[in-house]
Amino acid sequence: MAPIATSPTPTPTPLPPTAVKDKKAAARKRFEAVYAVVRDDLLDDFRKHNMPEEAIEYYRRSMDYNVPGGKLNRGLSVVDTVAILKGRELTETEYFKAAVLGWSVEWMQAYFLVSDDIMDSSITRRGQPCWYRMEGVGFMAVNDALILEGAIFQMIRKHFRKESYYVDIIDLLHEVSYQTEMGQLVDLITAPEDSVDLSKFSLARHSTIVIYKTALYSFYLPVALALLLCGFPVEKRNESDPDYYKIALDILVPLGEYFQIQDDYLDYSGTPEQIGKIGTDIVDNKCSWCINTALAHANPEQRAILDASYGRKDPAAEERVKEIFRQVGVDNEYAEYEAQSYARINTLIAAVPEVRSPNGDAVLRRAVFSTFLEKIYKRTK
Ligand code: DMA
Ligand code: MG
Ligand code: MG
Ligand code: MG
Repeated sequence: MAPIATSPTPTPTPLPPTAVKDKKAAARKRFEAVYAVVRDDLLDDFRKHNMPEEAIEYYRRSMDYNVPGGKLNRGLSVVDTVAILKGRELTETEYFKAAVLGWSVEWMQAYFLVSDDIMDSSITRRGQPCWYRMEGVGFMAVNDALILEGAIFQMIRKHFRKESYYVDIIDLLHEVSYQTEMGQLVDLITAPEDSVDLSKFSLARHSTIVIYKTALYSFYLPVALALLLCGFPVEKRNESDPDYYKIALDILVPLGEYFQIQDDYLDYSGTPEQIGKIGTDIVDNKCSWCINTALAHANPEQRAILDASYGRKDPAAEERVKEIFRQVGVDNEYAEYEAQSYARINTLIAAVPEVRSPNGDAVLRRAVFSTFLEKIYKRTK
């Protein structure tokens, strides 16, 4: 079936700031209520397997510590996207299903973060100690991360097993976690602990890392899950059908790249109070946007300092690197990059074709993408 052209989405009148805040808080609260349901289902599973009470308590503590405490942007964006695609308020059942998919992304985020913090030797996350640094956890965090991953497929099975798109959801979740793990691998081998070689870094390498380690699971995955829930088919039925998933991917990858560059910049410039974590990129020898930008602008003396000080477990060396970042104008470059990205992504969004799903229930609207962009533009945490 050929796509049906739709009239442009009308721009709603903006709400006053306090009303926006209240609305956001209410949306978060409603979403969080579904967390408790999913978590309790998972704990019940443990009980059905006659796991000891001690194990159930540990599991509850691990989930409560690692899953719900973040910004919840990824999870909430599944719910928001489904409502935009359908162009109306969701029924209770629709909301619940969208929220379970949202939580599956938050569970995925939790399992990546628990392992990422071990691999990055990070200290804090979301304003508290990283899970592996907690009393009585340590290396058990490795298995806790694996269980957080397994839980995703338990919740999906419980709520989607009978749906025609069940296998598509599972396939997507597996594919995207695999891609994220590829990104983590490249991130880590580009940053060996014992041999600092800044000539290995490049913006091309950086781009590979950030697309794979962040953009796909943080941006593409929530939208692709929403498309599946709304009945957008993965396979084309006719040659002339649009590739809905490709349309989404082509805009969400640049968006995700922009988001990770913000993360890299905040790692260097943000305070722990502001970003909820202590930046470790310089000490960890990471191929971040900041070092790549600094390398492109450093004179030979500044380059020598970077070569001698980057990736050293020494706060004085880290401070010397930050000083060079300031000298070569990383902050200005970032402001320029941010303005350019915002403009470029808006141009990409304006070119997105608004197409209706074959079942007629939903429309892939540009608002899906502009909502994302507005949420992250000029973020400081
Ligand atoms: C984030 O990389 C990627 C994943 C898959 C968690 P990162 O190490 O830059 O994240 P953070 O700065 O939050 O530790
Ligand atoms: Mg990290
Ligand atoms: Mg990392
Ligand atoms: Mg980071």
